[in-house]
Amino acid sequence: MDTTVSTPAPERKKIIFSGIQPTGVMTLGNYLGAVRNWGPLQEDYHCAYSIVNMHAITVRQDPKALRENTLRAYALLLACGIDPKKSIVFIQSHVRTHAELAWVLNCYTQFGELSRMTQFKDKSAKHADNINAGLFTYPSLMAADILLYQTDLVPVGVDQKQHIELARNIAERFNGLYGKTFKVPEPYIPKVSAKIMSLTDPTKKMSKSDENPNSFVAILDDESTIIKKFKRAVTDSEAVVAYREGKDGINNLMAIYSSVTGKSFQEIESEFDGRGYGDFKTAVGTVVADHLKPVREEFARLMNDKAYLEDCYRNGARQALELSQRTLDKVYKKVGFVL
Ligand code: AQP
Repeated sequence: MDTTVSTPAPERKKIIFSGIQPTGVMTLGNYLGAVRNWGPLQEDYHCAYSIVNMHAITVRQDPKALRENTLRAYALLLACGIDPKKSIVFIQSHVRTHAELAWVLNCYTQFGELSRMTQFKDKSAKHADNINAGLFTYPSLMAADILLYQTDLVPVGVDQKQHIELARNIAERFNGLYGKTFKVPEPYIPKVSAKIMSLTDPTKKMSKSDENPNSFVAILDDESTIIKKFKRAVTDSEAVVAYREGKDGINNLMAIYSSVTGKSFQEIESEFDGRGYGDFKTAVGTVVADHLKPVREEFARLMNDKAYLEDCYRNGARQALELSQRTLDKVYKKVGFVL
């Protein structure tokens, strides 16, 4: 008789990957839609987070500003609660496997698929004088970023959903041809604040590279700037704080307020019943500024310790290379490269 007690095999911790471009200072949109969720995920998942500077050059960047923004973005991630002892936190260009896998995946991605990407259409309209091949193939580099780590979940804002669907298609296509090589990832999108809109045009996504600084709240804006930007936010003439179709500006402010305070839309409507937009806008500005204060303070502290930051990103790159090389070797073998 077999007397051994079988204990269930410990469940494999799932893997998370996500990234942010150093194309400016992180906005409230990047933060509420994506980065704020990255810290808490570290407790239950193996996480890898990257400053994706190779994606950033698909739009012309000033080299000095890009270098500075990369370091600042790295420090900001740590200030937002990402702990380099718990997660792999690295700068994309430090880990050569990303470009290497991207090249292979380019050969398994169809021209038609890339042509359908909304971000490509938007960015090529916005940068009509520089519609480069990198802008077009951005999604295959993003697929490489994700697939290299055998990622289960990708926490992003809703604007990136289409790119993740493409990454899934590429992974499935490659697996179909060569046998299981990549884990097929799932997007992980927050219910509220998945798409924070511009404060000056609430039909447009809030973007860190927007030319109008009043359109976005940067995580590093000081309290009075944040409140001023919310006070100027475009709303409507109805003066009723309610979440409804046609009230894009108010809907956006309600999503922000809800996301920061945890209050439901119904609670917010009752709280501001009979009060004007002025009161509501000040309240949104105040809770956002209070919420971001510790991030700003931690950021300032970290930027004074460049040696620590360098230690973290060098170590992050080493860990990322070690992990991603395993996937790249598998891919090279499958496509017939001599190893
Ligand atoms: N407005 C937004 N609302 C919610 N989530 C957002 N994200 C971006 N904007 C919003 C999410 O932030 C993460 C990092 O984004 P990114 O820097 O990689 O690229 P992006 O989506 O192109 O962001 P920006 O701010 O609009 O950059 P630029 O101006 O350079 O194009 C992603 O998870 C994204 O979904």
